[in-house]
Amino acid sequence: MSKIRSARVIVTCPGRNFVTLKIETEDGVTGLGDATLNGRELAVASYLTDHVIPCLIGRDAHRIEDIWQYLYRGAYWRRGPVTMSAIAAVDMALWDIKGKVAGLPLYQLLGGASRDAVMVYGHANGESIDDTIAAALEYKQQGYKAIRLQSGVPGLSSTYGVSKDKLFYEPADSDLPTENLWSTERYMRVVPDLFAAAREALGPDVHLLHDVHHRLTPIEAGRLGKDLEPYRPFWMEDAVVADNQDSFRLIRQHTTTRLAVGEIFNSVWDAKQLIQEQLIDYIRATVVHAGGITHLRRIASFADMYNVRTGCHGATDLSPVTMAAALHFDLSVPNFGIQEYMRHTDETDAVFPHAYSFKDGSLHPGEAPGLGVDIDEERAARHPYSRAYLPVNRLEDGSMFNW
Ligand code: CS2
Ligand code: MG
Repeated sequence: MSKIRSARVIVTCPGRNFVTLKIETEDGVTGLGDATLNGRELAVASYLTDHVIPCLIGRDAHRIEDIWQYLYRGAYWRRGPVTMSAIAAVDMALWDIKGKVAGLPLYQLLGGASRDAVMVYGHANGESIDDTIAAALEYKQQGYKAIRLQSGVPGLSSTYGVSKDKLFYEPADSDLPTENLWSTERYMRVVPDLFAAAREALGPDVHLLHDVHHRLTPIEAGRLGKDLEPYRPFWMEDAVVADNQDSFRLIRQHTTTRLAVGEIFNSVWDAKQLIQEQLIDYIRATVVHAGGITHLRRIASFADMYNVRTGCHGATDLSPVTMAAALHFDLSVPNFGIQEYMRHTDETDAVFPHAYSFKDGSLHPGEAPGLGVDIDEERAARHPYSRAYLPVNRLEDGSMFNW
């Protein structure tokens, strides 16, 4: 028994906003949880501070499952990104505490290592196909075995995944949402040329990935998937918005290109039909937005029954606390697929010192007890919250579209 003595939320903005929950037990053991929801950070900070933390004080920190069920069933208003990110933060922090008390890295409490390291994919992007290929060659040079390709679209002033700063892509870029413009026709002309050039330049062995970012209709996704088949992409991500899970049946009728979806999912219910009908090949749900380690393990176990593998989201707006927790999960989960690794800036890494490390295209969580990540509160205090929104997207006729 180790009672929770205190818990508090730390909001910091080392280049972008992060929300971190810090729980402390009566024995002085602390645990961290990521609660960052890009563009809606303070909603989760308040959900934790005003509604969850009062219910945690005095509870046994080791009763992770019971606390998860208490926060999920007890909220009455179930699911949703704010609720599940708050529950995830508590869950991560309690697993961190349990690992520290046991003196073991978290993956050892999850069944031990199922692999030597966690294969990751990096993000190559550029305004043009040539720029993107040049960036991809740099990633190959750095030892990456898997590289995501996102290039600009001629005629569009900006598009998803192409950053001003080559190395770090940070979409939350302004005090009010930036308005982007979108043309499916222009986009669908570029991607097959991008993949043809990439396969030519990078050879047959590098895994090539692409994020459509919810912007096609099912039949357009079927078309693009078919166009990409000669270049054998590792996956086509978020081909369509997944509100209507039936949509993926239509995509499956037209292409064998593997499909990944789920970074915006927050519970197994968002993916149940997709997994059960084998409409996808990778589930992208991750620790911070899908209820923590406890729920993500449930999603992965369900997916394993249907040959669906994990492909956790790992963008810069998920803090190093999530990256650490995800890597412990990835190292142990039997149906691991791949882990996204967009890399944080040095400024962010200084606020969140961590044990995970990169080598030969893979990450390893390290052997520190618990998650193996900390927060330097003095540094964190130097970076006050600064409101930032994800962009919005409109079609060329001005109608709202998916970003
Ligand atoms: C993207 C993200 O990494 C990805 O696959 O979809 O960059 C996403 O746009 C951001 O996480 C949104 O905050
Ligand atoms: Mg994505």
